[in-house]
Amino acid sequence: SPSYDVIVLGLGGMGSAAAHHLSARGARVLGLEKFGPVHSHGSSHGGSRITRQSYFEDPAYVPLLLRAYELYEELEQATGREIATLCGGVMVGRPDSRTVAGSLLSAERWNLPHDLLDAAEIRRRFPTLSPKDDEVALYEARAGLVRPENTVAAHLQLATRRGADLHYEEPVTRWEPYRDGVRVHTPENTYTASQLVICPGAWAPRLLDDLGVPFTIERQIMYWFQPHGGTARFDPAHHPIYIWEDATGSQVYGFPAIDGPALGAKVAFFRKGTACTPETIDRTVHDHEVAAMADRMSRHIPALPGRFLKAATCMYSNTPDEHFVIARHPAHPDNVTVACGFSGHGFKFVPVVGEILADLALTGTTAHPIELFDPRRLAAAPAV
Ligand code: PYC
Repeated sequence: SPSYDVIVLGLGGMGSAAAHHLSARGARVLGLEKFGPVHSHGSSHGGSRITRQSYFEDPAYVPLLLRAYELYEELEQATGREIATLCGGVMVGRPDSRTVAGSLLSAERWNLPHDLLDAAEIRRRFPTLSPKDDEVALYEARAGLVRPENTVAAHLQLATRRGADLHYEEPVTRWEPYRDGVRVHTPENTYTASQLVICPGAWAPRLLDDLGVPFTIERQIMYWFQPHGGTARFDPAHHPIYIWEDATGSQVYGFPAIDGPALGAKVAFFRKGTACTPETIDRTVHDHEVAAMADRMSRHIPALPGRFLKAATCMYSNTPDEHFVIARHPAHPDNVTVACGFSGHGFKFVPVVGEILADLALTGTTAHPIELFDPRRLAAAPAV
């Protein structure tokens, strides 16, 4: 069977970045992907993902974001593709909301440039936004968006340029420890390698059932609306991305009109999914779902839900604490590395996760701070 230094299982956001960083370091890489290159069956599609540095989830993410931003630039320069657009971003809510207070904590802990805006200042600087009088915002000029499809395509392009073998439409049926490494089976072939890097996305429950992490896969919906009055006021030259938390703790997020006047602006609920599996997910978006989104947006950005244009579904792979899993596999610590459970906020980290996975697979360790992502924090307690 053909033999490699590293096999990367899954070539979505994280796997494509791993394939690039591994092959850039001279490793002989095989990438195996169940679908075609840059597909829309998982969690790395939809034209845009938010990026931001004043990270409300935990200040521990900030150093990784600082590195990710450097890597966006490298990726743009190496491929000429548009990767990141830093149009600025507002994190809106009551002062004690997780979105605002958590973002401020990270900004202050890491000395990140930011402005705190009261409701009147939000309305003055961003006239499409309609906060309540008790809402405030943390504005961050270095927030913005990344392009998921371009990012995946750029990493695949660079990996191929460095000689990686990338096999599409070739699902992994099973893998096992073999001699000093691993053996990976697909319907086409059996491969061996010293190292396996598993980036399963929403397929984690099946491919990583021995990790002991109770993943929940969730169906999410992205919506595009044509604003009343057209997209001129939503131009990314002056319109920020936003995450908006209401008094109940529910968050919505959205983007400026980045794809021209006909394609409107994208908006979605953050973490309001329904449990699904990749095999059974309902890909139809229903009228009542569109109505709920339009109703919610009319409270925050009244011009936005002018006319519904289209919607698409994708999946979150949630861990119980919504922190990532990036580590050597506890049951196979010498040969297997895992990256999963990105819980709906991973894409902005894609380039730095690729770098970390290359570190872990090739040296067993990384200088990046990944203590928060150890899967052993989530492993089910053994039955007594
Ligand atoms: O990670 O910033 C984020 C995000 C917003 C909505 C979904 N993910």
